[in-house]
Amino acid sequence: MKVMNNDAKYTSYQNMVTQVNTGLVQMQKAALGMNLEETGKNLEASRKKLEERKFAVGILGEFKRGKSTVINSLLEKEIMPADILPTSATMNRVTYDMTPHVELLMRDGTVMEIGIDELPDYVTKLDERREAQAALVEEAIVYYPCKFCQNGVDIVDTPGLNDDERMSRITEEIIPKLDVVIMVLVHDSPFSSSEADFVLNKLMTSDLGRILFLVNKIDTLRRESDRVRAIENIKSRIQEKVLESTKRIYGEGSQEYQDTKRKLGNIKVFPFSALDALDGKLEGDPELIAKSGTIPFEQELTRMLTEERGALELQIPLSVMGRGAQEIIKAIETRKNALQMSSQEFEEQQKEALAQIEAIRAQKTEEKKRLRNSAIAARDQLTAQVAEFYPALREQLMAALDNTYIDSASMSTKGGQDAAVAELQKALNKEMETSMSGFSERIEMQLRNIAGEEAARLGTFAQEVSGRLDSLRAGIGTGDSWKAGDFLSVGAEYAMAMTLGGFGIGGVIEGFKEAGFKGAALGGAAGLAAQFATAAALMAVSLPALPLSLIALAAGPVASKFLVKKVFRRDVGEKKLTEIRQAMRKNLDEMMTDMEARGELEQWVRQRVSTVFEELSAALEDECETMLRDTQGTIDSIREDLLQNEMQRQKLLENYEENLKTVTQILERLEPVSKKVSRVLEGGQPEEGEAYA
Ligand SMILES: Nc1nc2c(ncn2[C@@H]2O[C@H](COP(=O)(O)OP(=O)(O)OP(=O)(O)O)[C@@H](O)[C@H]2O)c(=O)[nH]1
Ligand SMILES: [Mg+2]
Repeated sequence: MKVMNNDAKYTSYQNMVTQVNTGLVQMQKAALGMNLEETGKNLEASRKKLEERKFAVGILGEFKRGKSTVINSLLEKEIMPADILPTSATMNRVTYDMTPHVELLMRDGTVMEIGIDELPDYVTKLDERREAQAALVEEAIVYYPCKFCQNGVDIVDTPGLNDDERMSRITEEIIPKLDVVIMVLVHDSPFSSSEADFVLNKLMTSDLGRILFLVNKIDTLRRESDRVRAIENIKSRIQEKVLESTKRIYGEGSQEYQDTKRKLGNIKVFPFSALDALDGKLEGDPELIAKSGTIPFEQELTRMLTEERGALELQIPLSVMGRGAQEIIKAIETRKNALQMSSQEFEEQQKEALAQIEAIRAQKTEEKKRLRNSAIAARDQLTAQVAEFYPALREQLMAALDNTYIDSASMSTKGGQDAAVAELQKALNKEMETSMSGFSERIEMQLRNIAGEEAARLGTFAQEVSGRLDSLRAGIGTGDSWKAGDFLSVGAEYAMAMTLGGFGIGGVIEGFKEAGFKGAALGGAAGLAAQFATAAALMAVSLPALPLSLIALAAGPVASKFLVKKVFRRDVGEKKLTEIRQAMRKNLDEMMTDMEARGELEQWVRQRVSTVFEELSAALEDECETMLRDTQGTIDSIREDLLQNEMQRQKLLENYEENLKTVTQILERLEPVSKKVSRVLEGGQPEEGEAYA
């Protein structure tokens, strides 16, 4: 087995993309040559997507964990401002360019060019002047020739979580746009509760498979044995804490709990010293580089950015191509056979075929009606849970209020009373956020399952449509009909097209349930009918769970001062404390009543349901119309073919043979890439160097 270094991996990944891209272009040409307009459009759309595809790696973590330094170590230069004080105040995106420079996207929509050495003046909060300046910046784009950023990868530095609220929000907003997350931890605060909360509530909804943990500043532990124990400790804390919360939210017997347990098995935690890695690279000191732990970390990152990414990105275009090939081959077979007919025979068959196409369209309309009913059922089912959630939330908030310990001795001073109120409000906010996150996750999870089942059913329908159109086309010119799935009659080429495109929908749905929206693409190479289910699934879950604004909205009134305005006059001590708690209970009660009356949660649920179902419906429409229109197109073309004289017909036949050969060749060339992608998707390691050449 040949071992490839990281640079070779990037090059070979690019080769693979180029091959798929070329395949798409050629296949599109072949499709248009057979008048398959819709298939051609699909191929074109797929190629554009592949071209535009960006991949984002986000560096996340609490403040001062060394995030910016981690990026500098990857850039092999001190580019991102790093300091012992809380520093990063904006989103800083590193993207590839040979000439280093910086563009600031300002909040007012303008773009400003600055030099790299001016960065500290615009993206930090090291003093008031600079903090005010940074508040005007939406995002800094740092162009730099970083090898990890080749092939459209962006590395995003984020402000630390938990330093101040605005920073946390900036960071949380970018999460749905990240493909890979590097979470930076440190050994002396090993996976704190707030970090656990973050991973669970903000990251788990995306996909564990794409999180990588760095335990930074490992150089501050002098003994090797301490380092080993620190890593082990953090690993088990991650497992335990993430698992515990899953248990709390879903229950011990739940599928979610079992799944998380299984998924946590291969959690990736790397001991790391960003400073050593950076210094080692700056000074050209291989020993320091080795000691820093950057080698295994970079290897894993490279693997994610090449093999895994390749599988993720190429699988759909490959399937689209497989499908395109099927359509083309079927059209060729049909038109070849039709050339043996008389115009009169054709007239009759055409009438029959068009009637069948209309019948299938009518069925599609029925199917969409059914989908609307399912949407209503889902909406009712899920909004009913909102109604049940309110009293539970109220109870939990009351309990948080009652169970927060406050020393009644502190009630003798105004300051002590203020502190007690603040403490109670904090407890309320925390409970509010936890409950709301748990609730929205439960809703999302159910919606995901409902959408998965609908998609599976629609997939079967699309497959039926495809089968019926097969027999319809086969009937033209031959008088018999293909049974759906009877590929032998059209020979080896057709069978081959099926191996590229013909994966079942089951895998997609499984992957979807398993790993969220990235998993949907991973689950199975989206085959015939499955393709649209993937599209729908992607859309359905790529939105953030409960919008932060809604959590804030709900939590806001709890924190508002009016809660405890008039309670400070009379007694002190235990009596005062009871009075404070009672006043807060009363206000909480009013707030909850108000929240229910406003019905924002119901509205959110309704919106989520309708988004998901609209996607499914649009996908159904797309999928079926592509097949129906192209079949119609083939029939129209046959009419023209039959107008030709004997010599011209001979020429047509030759053309068709030629087209068939082209399609087969495209598929043959792509087979190695397809194999490699399948292997990665199935969880196996590709062989080094395979399929790239
Ligand atoms: N000993 C040691 N110190 C480190 C390491 N990495 C970073 N530091 C130091 O930790 C401090 C914070 O580093 P930054 O990179 O600014 O941390 P950050 O997470 O980006 O901080 P914010 O942007 O404020 O959230 C700096 O003083 C760094 O020099 C490391 O591997 N070892
Ligand atoms: Mg920073």
